[in-house]
Amino acid sequence: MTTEPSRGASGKRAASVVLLTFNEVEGTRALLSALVEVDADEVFAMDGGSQDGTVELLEHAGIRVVRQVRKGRGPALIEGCDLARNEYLVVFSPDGNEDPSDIPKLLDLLDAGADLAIASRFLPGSRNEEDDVALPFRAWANRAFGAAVNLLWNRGRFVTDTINGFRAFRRSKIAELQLDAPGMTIEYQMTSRALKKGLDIREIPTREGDRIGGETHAPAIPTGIAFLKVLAREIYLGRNAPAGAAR
Ligand SMILES: Nc1nc2c(ncn2[C@@H]2O[C@H](COP(=O)(O)OP(=O)(O)O)[C@@H](O)[C@H]2O)c(=O)[nH]1
Ligand SMILES: [Mg+2]
Repeated sequence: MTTEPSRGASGKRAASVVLLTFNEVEGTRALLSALVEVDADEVFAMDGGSQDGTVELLEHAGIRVVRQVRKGRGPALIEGCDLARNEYLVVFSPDGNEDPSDIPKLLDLLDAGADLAIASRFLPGSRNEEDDVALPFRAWANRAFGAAVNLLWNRGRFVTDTINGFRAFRRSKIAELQLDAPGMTIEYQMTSRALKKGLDIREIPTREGDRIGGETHAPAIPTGIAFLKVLAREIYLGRNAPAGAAR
């Protein structure tokens, strides 16, 4: 049985798309028309202090840009969640890695009952950026970090991509997780705590595109260390975290 998705005041689907941008002008330009036309009641950007014209480009296209208060991708996501006006939220990075046509598919999973819907780069039919690379270190690290939290806290449903930032969720459910991880680790903390809590996590296969312009903000070694720290802290806090956890 399929039911029509609910509509916001704008007549578009009752969901907020939060763009995360930090000097992302080339990717943003390439994706702009898709983002303006996306079937979502609200689209706005949390910007990390872009100096390359990203802000002007978005504002010229009528997309609201909010300058994040605290530094890093983690705080940008948390602040964006607080500002969004819908219960359904999609986080989208306009750097070329993510395909806007997956947005309605993620929202469909929420409509079907999921609390957290992840675009996975590791399902049959998926592609990840390193599929053509001889030694795909990032993809291996991704899978290793993913295996760890599945092994520790999974209650039946294996999550194949615990880290990808391209995801949709019910804002009220994710607020309960009291996320506070810095930088690129925010989604890993989100998935870990969602597993601990037994939230309904579902995935769609996605085909990760190549970065369109600029450079990654996630240098391999410091990012790997940051992930290890988040994993260690989640293990220390235990299955009941964050409830009652010292923060
Ligand atoms: N708002 C905000 N966005 C960020 C920040 N750091 C990275 N991003 C965005 O997050 C997305 C993913 O970053 P990226 O460098 O591509 O990471 P990678 O995909 O892991 O290589 C991009 O759209 C970036 O512009 C930040 O500090 N603030
Ligand atoms: Mg990227």
